[in-house]
Amino acid sequence: MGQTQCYKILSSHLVEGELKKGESISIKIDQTLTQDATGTMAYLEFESLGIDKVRNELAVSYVDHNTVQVGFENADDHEYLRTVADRKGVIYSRAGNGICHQVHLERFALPGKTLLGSDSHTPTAGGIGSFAAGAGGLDVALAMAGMPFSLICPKVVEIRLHGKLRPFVSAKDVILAVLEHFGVKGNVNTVFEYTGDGVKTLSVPERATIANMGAECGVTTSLFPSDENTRAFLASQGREGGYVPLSADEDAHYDELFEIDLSTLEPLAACPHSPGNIKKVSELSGMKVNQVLIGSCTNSSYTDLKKAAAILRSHHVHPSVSLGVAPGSREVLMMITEDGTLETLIKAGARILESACGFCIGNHQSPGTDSVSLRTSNRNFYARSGTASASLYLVSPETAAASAITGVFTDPRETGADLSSISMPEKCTVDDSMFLLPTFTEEIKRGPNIGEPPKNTPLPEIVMGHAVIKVGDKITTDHIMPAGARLKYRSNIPHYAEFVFESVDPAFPVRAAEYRDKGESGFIIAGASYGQGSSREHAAICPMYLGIRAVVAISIERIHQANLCNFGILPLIFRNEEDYNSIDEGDELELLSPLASLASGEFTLRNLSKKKEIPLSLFASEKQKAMLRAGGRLNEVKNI
Ligand code: MIC
Ligand code: SF4
Repeated sequence: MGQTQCYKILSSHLVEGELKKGESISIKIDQTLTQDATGTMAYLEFESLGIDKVRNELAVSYVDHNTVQVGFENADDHEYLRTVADRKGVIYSRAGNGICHQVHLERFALPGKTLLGSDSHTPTAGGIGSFAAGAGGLDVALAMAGMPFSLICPKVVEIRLHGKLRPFVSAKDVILAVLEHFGVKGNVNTVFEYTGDGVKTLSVPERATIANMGAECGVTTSLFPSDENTRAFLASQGREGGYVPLSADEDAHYDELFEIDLSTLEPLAACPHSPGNIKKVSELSGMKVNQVLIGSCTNSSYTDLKKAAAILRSHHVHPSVSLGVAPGSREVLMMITEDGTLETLIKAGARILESACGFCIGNHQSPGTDSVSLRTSNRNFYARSGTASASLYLVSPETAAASAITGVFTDPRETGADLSSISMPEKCTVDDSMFLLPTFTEEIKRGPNIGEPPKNTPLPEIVMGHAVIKVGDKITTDHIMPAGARLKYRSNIPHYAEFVFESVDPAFPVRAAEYRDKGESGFIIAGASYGQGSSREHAAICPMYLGIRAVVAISIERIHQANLCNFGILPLIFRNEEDYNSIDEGDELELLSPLASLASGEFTLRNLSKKKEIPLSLFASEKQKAMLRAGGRLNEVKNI
C-alpha cells in the first residue's frame, strides 16, 4: 500500500519507534525557528544544556512579536537574542524583517524537511511541503541540541480539494470551511493532508494561509504537496535549488476523507470568540464595523495586500473605521512599495503598521469598548485583542477591505473590483540584509528583566492540596497566560506569574501562592480542550512556579500537554467525563500513590471534601513519564 506525504517525511526522519498511528515516535529535526516572545526562554533553556553551538541543520531566531518596546524590557530581550544567536550559531532575523512564519516561508522553508518552531503557527511552512510543527521552547531548545522530537504518530486526514475558487473567495475561506467542519477541539495527533485537482489552483502563500490556521483545529500540522507551484515559488525567491517534488502515493491510505469543492465556497467569517464559530459573510452583512486590520502570519503576503488594495483603490476608508495594514515581511513591504500598492493603501486612508505580529497578539491596536473589529489574523479568543468587550471577526483580506470602505460587514463580491490579474510575481524582491549570520564572537548580554528558567522538584510521594481553580471548556493558553500588555514579562517568570488566569480569575496567583507556601500541591480542574492555541510554555512554567502539580481535565491539547510534562505538571484526564462535576473550586484533593500510578498511567484522585474517589488516566510516553518523575525535563539535563 502506498504512503501518505506525511508518512513519507516521517519515515525519512524516523529515529525511534514505529510508524503506526497512535504510537510514540521520535523524529530528526532539520530546521528550527523561535520568535522573541518564546525565544528568550528557549535560549535560556538551550544555554542551560551547556552546549557550545546548535547542532541542527538550520536555526533561525526571529524578532517579530514584541516590537512596540514600551519600557526597556523588549529591547533588552532583543539584545539578549541577538548576542546569544551570534554565540550559539543561530541566524538572527532583526526586528523589522517581518513575521517569523512569512519570512521563513520566503527564505528558508523547504519541501521534505522537518521544522520545529516555538510558535503554534509553525505549520505555515506546510504550504511548501515541509513537516512543520509547533512546540514549547524547551522542545525547540532540545531540537537545537540535536535531540530528536517526540510526538504521537498521527492519524492522517485527506482534505481533497476540487475545482477552483471563485473571484473574491480566498484561501482564508477554505480554512474557515475546514474549521467549520472539524471545529477547534478533538483533532489532536492528526495531520491534515491536502490533495486533489484543486491544489494546483492555489499558490504557495495561499496554501500557507490554509496550513497556518490548521493550528486552530489543533492538528499537529498540515501538508500540501510540493509541485510546479512550489517550484515557481522557490524560483521567485532565488531558491529553486531546494525544490523536490513530493506528494502522497496514488494508493495512499488515509484515516478519513473530507472533500471541498472550491467553486462552491463563499466568503466566511469566524465570529466571537472562537476561530471555529463560522458564519457566512452574507449573513453578517450590514453589521457596523469599527476597526479593520489586515496582516498577521495568516494573511499578509504580497498577493493578500494587492487584493486588498485593488478593492480599496479609488475609495476611502469609512469615517467611523480605523484601517491598519501590517505587511507580513520586509520583502512584502518592499514589493508593495515598488509597485505602487503601498501608495494605493495610503491614499485610501490605511494606517501602515510595522511588519510584525503587533495587533494579532494584542500588542497594540486594541479596539474600543464594545466595538467590532474585522481581522485577517487567525485567533479571536476572548480578550486577546486587549479589549474584553470587543467582538473580533476573522475574515479574508477581500472581506476586510470591502468592509473598511462601507463601515459595515460587506461581502466583497459586491465591490465589483477587478482582481483577475493579481498573482505571485516570477521574481520577488529579495534582500537578506536584515539577517545576521553568527560570528561566534559576541558576549551574551542579559538585561535586568531576564531571569533563569525555574525548575520543578521531583514528583513527591504525597500530592495533596486544593482545587485552586475550576475552569470550563476550550480554555486557551491566552486565558492561562495573557500576552498583549503582559508580553514584556516573558523573560521574568516571578513577575509574569502574577498574571496567570488574569482574564478568568485575577485572584488566582495570590491564592495559588498561598497554598504553595503552605507546602501544598495545587490542582487546576478543567473541561475539554484545555490549553488550546498558542504554544507558550509559560502557560506551564508560571502555574508550576505557583505550585501547580496537576491539571485534571476532560481533554488537553497536544502542545500544552507536552509543555506540562516538560515542566513536571501531571496532565491527567477524567476517565469518566461526568466526574468533572464532582469537584468544585476549593475542594481538598489527594492523588493516591502518585509514583506507583505514574508507571501504570492509572491514577485515583480522592476528593476529601466530597468523600469521593475519581479515576484518572495519564496519556504520556515513557519519556514523558520519566520527566514527570524527575519534576521536568530540565532536571534530566545530565542525560543529554
Ligand atoms: C500566538 O499567536 O498566540 C503566538 C503569540 O504567536 C504564540 C506564541 C507565544 O505565545 O509567544 C503561538 O502561537 O504559539
Ligand atoms: Fe504572530 Fe499572530 Fe502569527 Fe502568532 S498568530 S505568530 S502573534 S502573527
